[in-house]
Amino acid sequence: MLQFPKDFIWGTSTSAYQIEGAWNKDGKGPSVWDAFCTIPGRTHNGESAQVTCDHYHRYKEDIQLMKAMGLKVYRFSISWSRIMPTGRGKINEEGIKFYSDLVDECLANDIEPWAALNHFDLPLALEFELDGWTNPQVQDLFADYAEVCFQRLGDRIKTWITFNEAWVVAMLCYGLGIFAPGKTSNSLPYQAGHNLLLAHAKAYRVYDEKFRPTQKGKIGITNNCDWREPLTDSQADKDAAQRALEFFFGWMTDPIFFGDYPQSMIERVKERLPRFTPEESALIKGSTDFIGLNHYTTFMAEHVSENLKASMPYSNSGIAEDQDVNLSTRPQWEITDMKWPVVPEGLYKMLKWIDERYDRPIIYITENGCAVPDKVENGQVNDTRRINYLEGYISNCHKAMKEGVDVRGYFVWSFLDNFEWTLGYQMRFGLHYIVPETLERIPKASAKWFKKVIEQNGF
Ligand code: PNW
Repeated sequence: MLQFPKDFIWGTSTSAYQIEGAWNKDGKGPSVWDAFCTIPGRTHNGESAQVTCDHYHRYKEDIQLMKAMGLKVYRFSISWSRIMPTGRGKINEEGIKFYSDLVDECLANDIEPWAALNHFDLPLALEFELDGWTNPQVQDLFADYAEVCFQRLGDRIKTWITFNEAWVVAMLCYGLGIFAPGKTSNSLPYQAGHNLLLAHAKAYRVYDEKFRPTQKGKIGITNNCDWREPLTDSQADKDAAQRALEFFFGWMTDPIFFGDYPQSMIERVKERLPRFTPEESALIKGSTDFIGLNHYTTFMAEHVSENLKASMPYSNSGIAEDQDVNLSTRPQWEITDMKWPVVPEGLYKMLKWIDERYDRPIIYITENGCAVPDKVENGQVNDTRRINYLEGYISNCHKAMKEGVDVRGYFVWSFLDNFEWTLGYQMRFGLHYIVPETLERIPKASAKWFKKVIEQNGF
């Protein structure tokens, strides 16, 4: 058993749309996902999260389950359209009350609440009226919404995450068209990314100036990145892997540390990449207290030649072609239900890359986990594959820490099985199994295993 520092944080993560349900209850406005799921063919079997785990009504039961497995930190997200049904203006007091009660229930059970302000679920009104994240006006609307959250919940929430995975919003929502609102383009993702980054910076400044002095919390961003391993030793493939990381993690992280995008993006994306004014650059530079990393998998990266372009993944919008990188897997790699290879040392390499590029930042691994074909047998779910996955990734985190990488915590995705976006309910990422129909929660073997990890580390 590997020993981690006593104050190393062990937690689990969820997101509002994926677990809450109650999509139109108590004054909540629709989000882009509520609408997207009603379009035939957009999600697996036409599934949506109108009910999903019904956490909105069952949160007390869920917090008892967290307590039973020894969790002391819980990372969730706040639904913007539950707090502001049209994304701006009027506040929905019942929405505030839900999160306020949730936070109180956490604290009453010695669980520290960590909240993300946005996890893919933009209020639908802002998509209809303003074209969502492609419109710079949404930057300030996000900062206004963030201010409401700080004001009403910041007396008790001491760790804030502005965005969960801005890269996914830019790429999957506005480029590849597979996440809501389903747009396909090779320029909208860069505009969306730009507005997301500036919205993050503005929310950070609001917290820093108006709330930090009294509330004394911290605020950061969670970016996601898979590792990219060069396919061969050739310089071209090594450059391709590096470029792929810059277009992935660097895109959403370089501006926050350096005030500008990676040079490789500036050179390749050219006029489709918006640029920061000197004022914007100053606003964004230094706008985080820590980096949240969501990491799941690794792919091999190779420099793409013309004749390979046709076989590139994600090639529908032309957006991936900006990188000239082809991705592939290795035959010996175990593959999860998500078709994501299990490569634990990818996390070690990813952490080292971040450590070096951003000069030893504070890192929290805010998501890591896997979907495997879980089944209930004699009332139990023996998800040995998940335990092996988590063990492998956690030990590679430990290895990076021994070499000085400043990782302060680790969160499993996810606390319980939930709505896996476009792929629906077939993907089970949870430490707790959800029985279809009854929504009964069954702790999996991995939940018991994780409890032991927490205990043995004295957290
Ligand atoms: C993350 N991709 O999403 C999210 O934060 C979670 O909501 C989600 O359930 C989890 O990972 C598992 O998918 C991603 O296609 C969705 O690269 C898609 C991608 C990456 C992350």
